[in-house]
Amino acid sequence: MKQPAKQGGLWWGVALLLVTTLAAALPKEKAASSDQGPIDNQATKATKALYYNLLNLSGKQVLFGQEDALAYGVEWKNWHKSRSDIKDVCGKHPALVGWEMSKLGQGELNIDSVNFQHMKSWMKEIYKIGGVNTLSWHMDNFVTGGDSWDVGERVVKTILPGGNHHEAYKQKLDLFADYVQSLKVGFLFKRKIPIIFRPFHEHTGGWFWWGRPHCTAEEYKTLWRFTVDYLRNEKQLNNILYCYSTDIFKDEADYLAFYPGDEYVDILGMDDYHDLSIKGKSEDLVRRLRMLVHMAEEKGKVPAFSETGQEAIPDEKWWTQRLLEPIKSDSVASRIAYMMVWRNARKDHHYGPYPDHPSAPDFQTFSEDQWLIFEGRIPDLYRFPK
Ligand code: BMA
Repeated sequence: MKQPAKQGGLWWGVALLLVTTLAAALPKEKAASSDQGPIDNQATKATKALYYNLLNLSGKQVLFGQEDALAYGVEWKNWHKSRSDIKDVCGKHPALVGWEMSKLGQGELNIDSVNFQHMKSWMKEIYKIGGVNTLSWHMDNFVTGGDSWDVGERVVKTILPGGNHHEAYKQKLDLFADYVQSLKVGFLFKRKIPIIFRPFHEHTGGWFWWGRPHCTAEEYKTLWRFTVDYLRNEKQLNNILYCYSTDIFKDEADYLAFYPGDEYVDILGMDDYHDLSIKGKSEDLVRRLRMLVHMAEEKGKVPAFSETGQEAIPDEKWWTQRLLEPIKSDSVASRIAYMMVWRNARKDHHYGPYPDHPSAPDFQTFSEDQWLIFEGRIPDLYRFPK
């Protein structure tokens, strides 16, 4: 029997209620079950798959990335959807994009005037094309209120448990946790976007307050372990891979001097601008990458060239001759999972090409090398292979 018209509205109401209840009852993202897993065994399946796939990329291909790529470029900024200097040059976005958390919670913009809300949209965009997002954090000095280059006080010990600024540090991590929690895509069934977090980077140098002249190895390790435990256990963030990234280092012992332990690190990274500068030598770059790959493989971790570049790229063939050829032609150094160049801020401070730059044709050639991964040829990084 046909329902009287009067009851039609009621049925729609019931149906809507059913759909909403069902959506709320949908299972939360499940944890995966792979032996080759990241340090967080409660990580989401997509995060575990990312780790697994990055490990397996090693030796096959390398993701190419740039800091802030979608947020601005040389002589353009503001809100754009789907623009990057790299895409303007070669038609494809980088497969990995770095983002910066400095000034989180202190206004709408980060240290480089990137709007934190817009940043979320760009991260989603990168995730949707199958790419990877990595976050760094030039954290302000907790003692002086200065920036991360303000190295005047021994800050690290003051933010450890029991230190004067520990609570302030925890509040920063709370802000970070809220931000990372909100990185989701999907409508009814929301999926968290896996990210790579790379805190307290370049500590083998002395320019940041967490650098090794300004704290002991034990303090650094304690800070790192506290940070991971807090985010993973207290805040229950389960979409993070943790990357330990030094600046240049002498040997493996030097690299590992501040290493917090295999239980606390997923990715072994290295930042190296030094060996790619005019005075730098490719042999030194390759030697360091070989050590990095060797340590990562011994530990079952992902090796990554977490930051590099040459400011303003004075060499027209820099991409193919200085960056690609030495790494790709070495059977060990080439086993890194990704490489990322720094940001394109202005004509005198950029590390990627832009359309009129003399190195743009060479970058085009570089981007066509099938060893490198750009948008359009990114393998499925967020699912385990069938
Ligand atoms: C540095 C420079 C600065 C920037 C900082 C944080 O290397 O690019 O201009 O503010 O990184 O992104």
